[in-house]
Amino acid sequence: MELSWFKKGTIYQIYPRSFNDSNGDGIGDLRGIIEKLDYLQSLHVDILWLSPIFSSPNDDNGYDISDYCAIMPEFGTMKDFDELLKKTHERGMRLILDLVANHCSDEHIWFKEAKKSKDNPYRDYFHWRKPSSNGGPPNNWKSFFGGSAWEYDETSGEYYLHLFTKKQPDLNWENPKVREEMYDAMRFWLDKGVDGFRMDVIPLISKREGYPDAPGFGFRKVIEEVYANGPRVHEYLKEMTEKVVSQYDAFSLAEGVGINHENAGLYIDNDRKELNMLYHFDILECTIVNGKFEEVSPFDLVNMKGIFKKWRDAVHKKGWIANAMGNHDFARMVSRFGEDKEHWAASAKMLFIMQATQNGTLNIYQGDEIGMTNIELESIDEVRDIQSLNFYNENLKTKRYSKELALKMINNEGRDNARTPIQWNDEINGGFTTIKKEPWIKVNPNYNTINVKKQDDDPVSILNFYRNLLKTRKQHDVFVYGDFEELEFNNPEIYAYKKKFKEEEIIVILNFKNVTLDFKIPYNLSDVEPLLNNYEVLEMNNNVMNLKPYQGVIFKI
Ligand code: TEU
Ligand code: CA
Repeated sequence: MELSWFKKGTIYQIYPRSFNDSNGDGIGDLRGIIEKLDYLQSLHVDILWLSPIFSSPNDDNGYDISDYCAIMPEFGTMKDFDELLKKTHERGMRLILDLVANHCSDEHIWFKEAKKSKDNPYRDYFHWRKPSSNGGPPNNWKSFFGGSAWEYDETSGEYYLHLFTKKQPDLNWENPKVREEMYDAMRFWLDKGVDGFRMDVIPLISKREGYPDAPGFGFRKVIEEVYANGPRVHEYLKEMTEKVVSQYDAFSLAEGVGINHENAGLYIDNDRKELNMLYHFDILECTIVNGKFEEVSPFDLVNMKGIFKKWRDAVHKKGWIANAMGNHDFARMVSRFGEDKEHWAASAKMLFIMQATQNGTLNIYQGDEIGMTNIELESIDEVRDIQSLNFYNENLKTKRYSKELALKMINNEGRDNARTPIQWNDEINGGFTTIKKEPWIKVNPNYNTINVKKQDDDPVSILNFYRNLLKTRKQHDVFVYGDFEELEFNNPEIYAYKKKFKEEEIIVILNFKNVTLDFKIPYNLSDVEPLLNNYEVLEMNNNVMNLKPYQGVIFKI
């Protein structure tokens, strides 16, 4: 196995809109990130991933790009970006950008031109189809954000494809000109010194020939079998890697939507020279049965262990994955998998022990390092996310759920949970912005108790626990590269495992229950001090550990 900087490095995802506002307009920006570079460095993270910072009408907060080589004015200028990149590098960190290559904005010049007429030179940059025989959309494809994936265009009497909102038309990768445009945009940023890309919905870029109807199974399966993994996706990725990424000291991190452990190797096996790594959706969606705002299943630890295991086995020695427990598309990690009330701090730390000791590149989402929690929005007027709003409005028509229940579902699962501003201190708006203007999205009212300032001063805070763990992780390759051995796989309350790499071994014991539990370990650890422990004490009699609620410990033996 090849050891490399992007395997051992920790990725920290920044959602710039919600990170830090430097000029008081209520929107996070690039200078706001520059202001916090010392903070980021103090975390011991290595690679900053910025969610899209390019020109965009913000129908989907920057995931609808109208110019791939320009900075969104709300976020700042190219000069600000150059300064951010330089200062990031000066601190020994790397910077990757979010490449949204599957679709652009309907306000991109390409689409504005394409709409003009059927023979416009840009027409073939997109997917256009005639109506079906009844005049409706060409097939039954649904958008990820509700409704048909096709939008009718009056001028030409044809439909265009948009797997996301209608302001996000899908680009036609069959057209070599589209691919070259995208490669040029990538080169533009790589030439500036950017260290790689997170590739948004990259498995969707090749569409199935003839756009066949989707069978009537759940949406997750539709994604896997109809939208993602199209016939030419590997050809395109090989081309992109050969012509662009491999020409630089850069790496690619794919959003593995629609990729499962069985076909993952096709994307990430070393010898295929496609992508350097991907993060899959199996952990992120482990409580989501078919798609957001559908059926949910309760959290099940053995199921989660199984997901980690099947991915470990699948990528063993040949490929590499990134390991995310949350991001800007999901509710907060501590609220989902831990507990955000009585045992909030213990559970946040315990979950991080689990995440940081799994195989793969560690991928942290902003705010998780202080245990930020879900927010309870009080009315639909406070909801900002297009996915949640579409769901709510659709539901007003179908009346499937009451309005109260729909809002409750948004509060449980919606993406705004992860998008509330970072809580820097206990001043107004959590220190995210000045009082001149309200932030673009509500600040979680718990900023009084959960904030960076307070945790910075507290040696046993979640924040300082993250710092310690990340620092320790850097010193021991076993955290990253170790072979994994489960201790009691079928235990539904405790996750225990051993990792070994060369001469180093660690044992990890995690209590996933909110009560005290005994756990008998098959090793004599009575003389061994834990390397890390999320409580001040660990009670042990012979080989029986008496674990406190959500207690997590790491031993090095
Ligand atoms: O996400 C793709 C994706 O699959 C998500 O839409 C996901 O299914 C959903 O949010 C979970 O309910 C990427 C970006 O991460 C997301 O923010 C964008 O909205 C989307 O692509 C379109 O660019
Ligand atoms: Ca601002």
